[in-house]
Formats: sequence, C-alpha cells, structure tokens
Amino acid sequence: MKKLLITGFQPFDGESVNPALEVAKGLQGKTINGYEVIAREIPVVRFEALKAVQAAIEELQPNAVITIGQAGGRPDITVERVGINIDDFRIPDNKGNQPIDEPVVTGGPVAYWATLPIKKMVANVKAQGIPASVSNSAGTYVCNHLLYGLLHYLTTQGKTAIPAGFIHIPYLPEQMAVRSGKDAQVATMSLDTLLKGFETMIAALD
Ligand code: PCA
Repeated sequence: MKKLLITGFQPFDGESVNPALEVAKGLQGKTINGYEVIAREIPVVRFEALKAVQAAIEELQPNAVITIGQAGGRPDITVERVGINIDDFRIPDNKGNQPIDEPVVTGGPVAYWATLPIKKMVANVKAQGIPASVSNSAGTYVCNHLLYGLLHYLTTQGKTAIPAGFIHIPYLPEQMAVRSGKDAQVATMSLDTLLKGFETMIAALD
C-alpha cells in the first residue's frame, strides 16, 4: 500500500497542545484513499524540525508528505502554496533560537512551490462545508522553515515525484477555553472538523 507521512508540530509559544499534533495522532494508522497514514511528531526547533522529517522520509520512503502546523488566529484550514528561504523569528523556537533574516539553506533558491494539489484540496474541504483557502505565505517561523527545507531536500534528492507541502490550521476550542477576555476571542476549529477536512484533503491525492 502507498504510504502518507503526516507530521505535526509539538506545542510552542506557551500552549499546552498543538492542534497539528492532535490531527496527526488522529490520522495515525488510518487508511485513506489507498494511503496508509503514518504520523510523526516534530520539534518546533530550527533545523531539528527538518532533520526529523528527513529521517522519517528516509525510514518510511513515503509516497506523499503532508506537514501540519498551528496558525493561531487564522479562521480556516489554509493550504500553503510556497516556502521561502528565510528564517525571521518573532518569538524564539523551543530551543531559544531566534534568527533574524537568515536563510534556511545558504545559497538555496529563493522559494519552492508546494507540490500538493493545493486547489483541489481546498475545494474538497469547502465541499464538506468546512472553511479553507490557499495561503500564499507560511510566515517566516519554523513552519515555513520546515516547508522550504522539505521541498529543498526532495528537490536535491531527485524526489520531486513525491507530493509534499504544508497545511496550517486554527487553534482548537480547548486552547481558547483556558484564556480570558479578548485573548480568548480568537477563531477555533474542532478536532472532529479538522479530521474530516484532512480526510477529504488526502482524498485529493493521486
Ligand atoms: N506553527 C508554527 C511553528 C509550529 C507550528 O505549529 C508556525 O506557523 O511557524
């Protein structure tokens, strides 16, 4: 059977959960659209995130790779179009690294396009009554770092036939329930809805 590697980031920025990791765990072991889903947990640490996903690819030899991260404040599921060659961290990563305007890969191309069927994935999610859109920026933090680094790795390894990309997701309702006042008034999406969205996005893969 074909294998789909799904990665979810660990909690960061003071949160006790990361919806990305919850989605990855929720999909682990399922068979969807002829793919066996294998989930891995990724540290929110510059370069270590990338090493973890590269090691998983070498170990599992997946046929497709979907990486997931939390985009706190975004109201919908956003499928990223592009990874850019810059690390410009507003908050330090989980190891205290805070690069300002440093490349992900020195001498690497400016950007790589995600190779997932991004438009079809968004259309599939919306057809389920779940909000989704294409995003043209994964930011300049660890998520973009991972997306760019993953696409650079696959390109330089001659593995561009493996569709790969990144999906940002909203906070979980639980993350707002522990906050108060204006801080709690931020968009969320339930785990059930997120999992339904991911099943239909995986259905968009060839
Ligand atoms: N979101 C962060 C890094 C880890 C995560 O889940 C980001 O958007 O860069």
